[in-house]
Formats: sequence, C-alpha cells, structure tokens
Amino acid sequence: MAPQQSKTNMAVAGAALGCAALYAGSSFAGPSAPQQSLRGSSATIASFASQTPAAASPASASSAAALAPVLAGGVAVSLGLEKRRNRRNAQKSGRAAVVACAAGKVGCVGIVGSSGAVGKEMLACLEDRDFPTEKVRLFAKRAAGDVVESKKFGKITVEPFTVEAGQECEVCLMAVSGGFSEEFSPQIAGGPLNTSVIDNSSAFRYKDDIPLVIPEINGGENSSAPLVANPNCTTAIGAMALWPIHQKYKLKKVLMCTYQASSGAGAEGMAELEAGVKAFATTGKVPKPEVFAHQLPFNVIPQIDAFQENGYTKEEMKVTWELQKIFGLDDDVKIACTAVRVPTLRAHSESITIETELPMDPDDVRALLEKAEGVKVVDEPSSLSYPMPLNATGQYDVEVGRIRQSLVFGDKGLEFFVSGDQLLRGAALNAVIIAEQAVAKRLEA
Ligand code: 2RA
Repeated sequence: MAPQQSKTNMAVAGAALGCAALYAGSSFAGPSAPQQSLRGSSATIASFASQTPAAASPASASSAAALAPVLAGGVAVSLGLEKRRNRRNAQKSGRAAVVACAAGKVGCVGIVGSSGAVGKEMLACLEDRDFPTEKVRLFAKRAAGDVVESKKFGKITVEPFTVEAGQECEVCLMAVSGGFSEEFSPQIAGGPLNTSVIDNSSAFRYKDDIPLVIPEINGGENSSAPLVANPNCTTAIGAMALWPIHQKYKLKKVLMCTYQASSGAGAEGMAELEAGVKAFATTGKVPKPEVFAHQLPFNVIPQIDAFQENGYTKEEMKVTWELQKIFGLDDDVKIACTAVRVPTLRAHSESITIETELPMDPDDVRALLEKAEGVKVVDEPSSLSYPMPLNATGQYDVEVGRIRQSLVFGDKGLEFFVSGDQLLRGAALNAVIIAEQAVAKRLEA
C-alpha cells in the first residue's frame, strides 16, 4: 500500500476516526512498513554509528536567536511573520491535520529541551496544529523558571527536567543531545502512563528495535512504539521527495549534495551567521567563528559533523544509513551524499540525482509528486520558479523542482532540487506528526 495518501482524503479519514484526534494525511492502516532493521552491512554501520563525532554542530542550542528581522543580502526579512503566514496557508489548503475534540485529548505533552531552536518549534507546531492535549509542560535546564506565553496552552512555567515529570506526560518530545536522550528517554518511555517518547537526537536512530519514522512513509504502527526516533533533517527533507519516486520506479542509486542552513547548528548557529553578516556590514570584518569550523558568512563549508574512516562525514553517512532503514532498501541500492553548510539562516536544500530500475518521464514524476503528502512541486522554469530556502522557510511542505531527465543516467535517471524547513520537516514537525499518530492510536484504543 502506498503510504502517501491523496491530499484530498484527509476529511474522509478524519470522519472515519470520529472524534478522535487524527493526523488525517498519514496512513493509519500501517503502510507497507519498511523493515526496521538496517539490512546487510550492519557491521560497517554499527562501527560508524558507534564513533563519537567531534561536535561540529551542537545538537541543541540554549540561547534564543531572534528570527526577525534578519539582514540578508541587504534585505530585512521578517522570517517570523512569514513563517506564520505560511502556516496559515498550509491550514487553508486543508493540512491542519489534527482534529481535536474535548473528549479526545491526552492530558499532557512534554517538551524536553524546550528553549532550543527545535524545542521552540515543537511548541509552535503543537499550537499551530491544535494538538489534542489538555496541557503542555516545558522542560529546560537553563530556562527553568521562565514563563512562556502560549496562545493555545496559556502561561507555561519552564521546569527543570526530572524522570518523574516526564512520566507524567503521555507524550514526551525530546529536543536534547544524544547523550541526554540515551540516558533519560528509556527511563521515561512506557512507565505508568505508557508515555510515548519521540527523540530528535541520533541516540536511537540506528538501533534495530527502535523505529526511525517519517510518518508519511513508515508511520502508523511504528509511531506508537514507546520510543521512536526522528530522522536527521537532511534525510527527512530528501526522503519526502524520494519515497514516492521509489514506490513507483524503484531506486538504484541516489547521489545527494546538500546546501545546509545555519539552523542545522541550532539557534547558536543562526546567531553566529547573523552576527557575522552584521559585523561585516558595519566593520568590514567577520568575527572568528565559534559554532562553525570556519567563517560561514560569504563562504561555504564542505564539512558537517565529524569525518569517518571512509572519508565521508557523519552527516553524509546519516543519509545513507537512515534512508536504508526508513525505506527498507536492499543493500544493492547505493546512496552517497556530500553535505555542505551554506550561509542561509534556515531551510536546507539538496540537489539529488537518482538512477532507477524503471524508466521515468519527468512530467509523470512531477504529477506523482503533486499528489504526495508533505510535498509541494515548485517547478516552472519559465517563470523562474523553483525551490529556494527562503521560500521553504516556515512551510510544512518540502518544495521540489528543477525536475529533469539526467544526462548521465538517461531515461532511468532524474535530477531535482529540494528545499525544506530544517526545523519543521527536518525536526519539530516530523516529531509532532509522529506524536499525532501515536495519540490517535491511543485515543482509538
Ligand atoms: C545540521 N543536520 O544541519 C544537522 C543537524 N541535525 O547540522
């Protein structure tokens, strides 16, 4: 069964579950779930996965960088406003996928690491999507005691995290480091309230018994596991376009080059880029980098995360490992990536070249992607219309465009470009949709 349902099926699916909270755009019946084990070269995978990366990118950032206004190429861009506008657009197009009813709510959703860039987006997604919960609790060490004003959930006082507090929530969204998650996620998962833990770190992504989930692809039952891993943002964004294509034409080779925003390094990465651009505008000099390995303004850095023994970086290997696991790919499907940090604030882009088993017509692929959940085709070269990170910022959908037959692989080859919001599809939104599926299942029971 094709996991991505017709975008117009949402209302019907919503009615089917009656009053229960529902992510109607995803597959509850359980898609043809890709295997949860990393097939084949597991020894290699395990050896890579066990290496501790030199932290080129902090997993979560504690200080909040204001998103707007931003000096970018001499233009002040209010990303915050644009983000809200885009979300309203998404709602208008029928994608506010949760229907909350008074009787169909859980008691509490917790966000652990709520003051980082991803944690803040998690709260925004819960609000924006009317997540069916009576209350939200926020946990963060340094921000403990701060009061967050939430339009949907009222005034929330940030608390220091404890295992007991986590166990008082039916759902815990973890926006914390791998080390923290490794220690505490298993202690919260299950427990007295059968807490669902959805972890945004890489701590559990490659463990055979932990589902690694993109809800539109392999959600459903997998989303209801006590502990679910959220993929790396680079994987999640590319996977949204690759999955429908793989379903129909069967991937043989995937070659990806990324253009990753400073937001991948959290609020501190964004702040360093902004400060560097501002300093250059006023003094002509860019301060020494602290978050990134090199100066990011007016530069690109072909390294994200630590180098591995095979010459690829860990960020690049994550694409290989995670697509294999999420799609349930055979060993003979080859995936390689070059990951590059670019001086954009938010939203990652990827140039993707594929070879498939079956021939593809670019127009057919365009039509296929038009129907795919979580994907927006932006592909009109005549009007200079293609995916760009500034446009993808704040959008739930991943933009796909520049779709063309590959000069290298002929009619079994395709090239395209994607841009997706790293903090939304690449992190917070993906986690919240997993939570929606988990809660829908819980309320169904
Ligand atoms: C980055 N993908 O962009 C990473 C964040 N998880 O740095």
